Formats: sequence, C-alpha cells, structure tokens
Amino acid sequence: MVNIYLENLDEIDESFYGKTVNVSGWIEDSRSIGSLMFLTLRNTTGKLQLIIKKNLVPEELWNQVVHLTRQSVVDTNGTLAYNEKNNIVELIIKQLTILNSAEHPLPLDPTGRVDSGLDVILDARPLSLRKPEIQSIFKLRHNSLMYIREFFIKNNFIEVNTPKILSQGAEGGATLFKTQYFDKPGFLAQSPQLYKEQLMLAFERVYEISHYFRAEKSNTTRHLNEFVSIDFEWSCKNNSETMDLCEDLVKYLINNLIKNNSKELGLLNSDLNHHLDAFDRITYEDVINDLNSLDNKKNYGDDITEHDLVILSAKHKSFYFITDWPSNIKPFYISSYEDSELSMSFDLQFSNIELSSGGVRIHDVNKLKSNIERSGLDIKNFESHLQTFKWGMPPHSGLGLGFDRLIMVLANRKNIREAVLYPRDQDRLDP
Ligand code: AMO
Repeated sequence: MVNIYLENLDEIDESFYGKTVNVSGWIEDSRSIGSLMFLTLRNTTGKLQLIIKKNLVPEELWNQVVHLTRQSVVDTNGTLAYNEKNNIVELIIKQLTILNSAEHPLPLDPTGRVDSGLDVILDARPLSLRKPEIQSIFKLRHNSLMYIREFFIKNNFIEVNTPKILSQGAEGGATLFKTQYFDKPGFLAQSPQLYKEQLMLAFERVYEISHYFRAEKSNTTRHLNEFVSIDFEWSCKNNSETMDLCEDLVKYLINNLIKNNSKELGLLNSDLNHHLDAFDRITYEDVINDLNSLDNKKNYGDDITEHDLVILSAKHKSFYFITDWPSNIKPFYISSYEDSELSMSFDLQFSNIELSSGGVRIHDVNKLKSNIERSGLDIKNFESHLQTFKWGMPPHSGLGLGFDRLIMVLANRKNIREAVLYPRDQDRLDP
C-alpha cells in the first residue's frame, strides 16, 4: 500500500478515512488510560489526535512514548479513523520515530494554558511562535508585505534598495547610530529619505521596504531602535494626492486581509471592518483648537505630544490625517505653501499612534540649502545630495509608513514588540 504524506491537517476529509498516512509534528499533549495512549500532535497546519494501542506496537516503542516529553518532534505512521462518538478524526499509530526530544520544563508553554509575560515570550521567541495566536501575527505580516508590494506594482512603482550605511543622517543628529566605516565615521540609516528623493531624477515612482535604525532612548510601546518602514516617493504630486495614495494603500491591505486572512484575524480578535470609512483629514490648527477647547492648553507652534494624541483619540478612534503642520516642526526637506510658514505635510494616525509622516518636498536647491542651514545641520555633509537637485529634479512628494506599528494596529496588539520577531530596544540586543 502506498503511504500518503499528510502535510496539511486541515485537508483531512472522508476520503482519508481508513488510509495509511505519515504525519510529522510536535507532541503537544499526552495522557494514558491503561493500555491506550492519547497524544495530541500539532504541526503548522493544525492538530491531530494520535492513539497508541499497547498491543499493536512493539514494547520498546510503547516505553519510549510513555516517557516522551511535550513539544518533542516526531514522525508517525498510522491509519486514519473517524471516531463517531467524539466526532473527531484519529490516527491509530503503527510506527512512531522520535526525531528530537524537547527538554523539560520548557521556558514557556506553547499550548497557551499557562500565560507568559512579553519578556519571557521574546526570550524564547521561536518557541513562542508555536502558539497559533502569536504565529498569526507573523502570517499577517507576511501577507501584508505581499499585498503592499502588489499595491505598489499595480500603481506602477518600482521597488528600490538603497544603502543602510551612510555618511550623514536625514532625520536629525540626535538619533543617529554611529559606526566605524574603515577610517571614517559612518551612520546607520534612519530612513531612505535622501535616496528616494534623488531617484526622482530617473524614476517617477519608487518604493522601498527596509530596516532603519534610530538611537532613541524612548522606552515606549511604539518605539524600537530598529524598525521596518515602507517608503514611497512620486513626482509631480501634491499633498492631497499623496494622502489619497496612502489611504488607498492601507485600505487595499485591509480589504485583502479581511478577504484572505480571516482565520488569523479571528485568532487575534481583530475586526478590521470598522476601519474602511474615509480617513478624516484635519489641520494642525484644528487640532490645536480642539485641544484648547478640551482644556488642554496648547500654543500654536507647539509639537503634538503623546498626551495630546491620547486626548484626541476620544474623537478619532481609527485612521485619520493631521495636515499642514508649521514648517519649523517638520524636517528640512518638507516644502511650505507659498509665502507661508505652513508646510505641505501630513501625519497618518491610528487613534493615538502615529503611523506615517510625509509631504511635498523642496525641489529647489537654494531653498533646500537654506533649510538645511536653518535646521543647524552641516551643509558640507549634504553636498552629493544637493548637487542632484541641479540636474533637473522634478517636484515630488512621498511618505514613510512604520510597518511594525501598522502590523501592531492591524493585529490588535498593544505593544510594537509583539509585532516584531526579534525586537531591538535599549535593553534587548539578544536574541
Ligand atoms: P518619521 O521619522 O516620522 O518620518 O518616520 C516615519 C514612520 O516610521 C515609524 N517610526 C518608527 N517605528 C518604530 N520605532 C521607531 N523608533 C520609529 N521611528 C519612526 C513611524 C513613523 O510615522 N523621512 C520621513 C518620512 C517621509 O517624509 O517620507 C520619516 O522618516 O510609524
């Protein structure tokens, strides 16, 4: 008889009853009742009950299985049978090979019967991923990357890869990680800002999905020192068109997750149907007025703090944009309206979490030079960047969207660390 190698436990139906199959996976549970042993096997596709009858297997195998530790990995062969009384499918074991036994006790319980704190989970990250709920976060991440790429390709963007070791930063000196690059100082990229703008010389639409590094000592549930950002840049588009594309991207992603990832969303208790309405667009000035009317004293020109965003989240519970920020609290490359100190910029928020910022860029080399100087940065460090603005640079705009924060929100998690396999923060460089 030909053995079937059963990879997908979800696929078992009536046509499998009575068939001899091979299955491998981890032993999640075991209990014996007299001469019967019940084992629960899990693999990445689901669970299956295994039954070992003492009189049907060699004594040596029976003795091994009696002492098998939970989460050991096995390969088994047996016959699938439908248990009418319990309405489940069982595998009556003929052979079982222990491929590797697991130590006991394990640092955490992958069945979820015993809860673990986030530090325990992150210290034993690969083991934690055997928990279906935790694994779902990373399946959503995987699928989201696919849908995001699909969206950009459909919209005629090309994917680029820019360097991550740089001679200068674009997002302010305080958060630069310094490294030694042979005999010179080098810096880890905080964003692809300068490169994605330079590429407007040749490509009308570019995007990049990559890791960035910021030496911020912010010990919060939304900051990491290494994070993944989705960046795009496109030429001859205004602020509102750039927000439209951002909104379309997020909705394309949500619609695909709802359509194709209901299992994962269900396990994570994440209902994304509420987030498909048009995203509100409110100006910075309106936000300041709103905050003052709520007895939260703010002056025009103040930055909007985490505390302010929490207050605003009572009114804005889902995605919304804050637009037209004062130029002096936006980076040097952001353009202002004609004869105005207001910038053509926006932040995308989800409730109190900032997910993205972007806007229209300065494409005039002299304006860019004076803005770099005004920001207190050393113009010498930007020479190679500035010269590209003399080679026929078109007007352009774009954004950076924090991917880990986005996944945290879509997966209904409270801490960005839950959405990242091996998060890097001030206290965590290992594993
Ligand atoms: P900004 O600095 O606002 O803008 O970053 C863009 C988005 O990246 C995410 N992000 C972070 N996520 C986790 N941990 C961090 N430490 C962290 N820092 C930033 C946030 C944020 O909204 N060059 C501009 C973008 C542009 O204008 O194109 C930039 O980097 O979700």
